[in-house]
Amino acid sequence: MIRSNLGAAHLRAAALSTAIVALAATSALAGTTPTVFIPAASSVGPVTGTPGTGLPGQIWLPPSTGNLAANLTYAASNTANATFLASSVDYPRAGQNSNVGDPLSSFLGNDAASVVGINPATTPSGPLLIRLTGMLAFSVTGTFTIGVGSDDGFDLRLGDTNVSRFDGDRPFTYTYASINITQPGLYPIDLFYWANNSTFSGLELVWDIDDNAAFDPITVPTANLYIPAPSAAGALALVGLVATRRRR
Ligand SMILES: [Ca+2]
Ligand SMILES: [Ca+2]
Ligand SMILES: [Ca+2]
Repeated sequence: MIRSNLGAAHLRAAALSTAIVALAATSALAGTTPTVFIPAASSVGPVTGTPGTGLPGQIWLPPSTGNLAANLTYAASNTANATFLASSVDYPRAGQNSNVGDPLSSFLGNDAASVVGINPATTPSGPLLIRLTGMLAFSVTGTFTIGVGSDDGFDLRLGDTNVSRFDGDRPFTYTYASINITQPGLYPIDLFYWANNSTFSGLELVWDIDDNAAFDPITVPTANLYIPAPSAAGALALVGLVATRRRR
């Protein structure tokens, strides 16, 4: 009985992988990027009635930047130099990029007022690493375009799903991905970005989530960017701490 169930599972897996190969082949023929499916299970809750205010951000000031892996390693092994709130992922506010030698305050625009840990008026706009983590609200379902414009590289995740990345340095360019959302809700977002010390820096998070067929992405609105509520894991850790204290 168990063996036959396993056999059936293998057959289903084989059929699924055949379907995936067929899907990939179709996409390759069409010259399009395969749609990235975001599991409903990665949603951390329903969209609330209260508009979002932004994404919590961290800033590192490494001596230089490398590729994605090197930059992630630097961020993982060094305390962030500063924190801030990204009320809108559109840096600089005007135009697609700013001079790397311009102060971070001109790169961050009005979000510079939220920086804690460094003086953005005396910090250049590169080399630096920025990580934005929080929640992105999808109030509709379907297949949408989400894009990151960057000078230089980036890595974008929703939940545990890798959506898109550009692992290198480049002039400001958009990388678009097609994503599918089957359940409205708040989804964890993790946008990692770096700016090298060369020429210009810029970052934008855009999407095309409207009903019209035209490709007309806009900056993701502030109302869709949420600071995570104190987590259940944090509350459980607190309970554990209390329990530990009681045992003493
Ligand atoms: Ca801009
Ligand atoms: Ca650059
Ligand atoms: Ca559209």
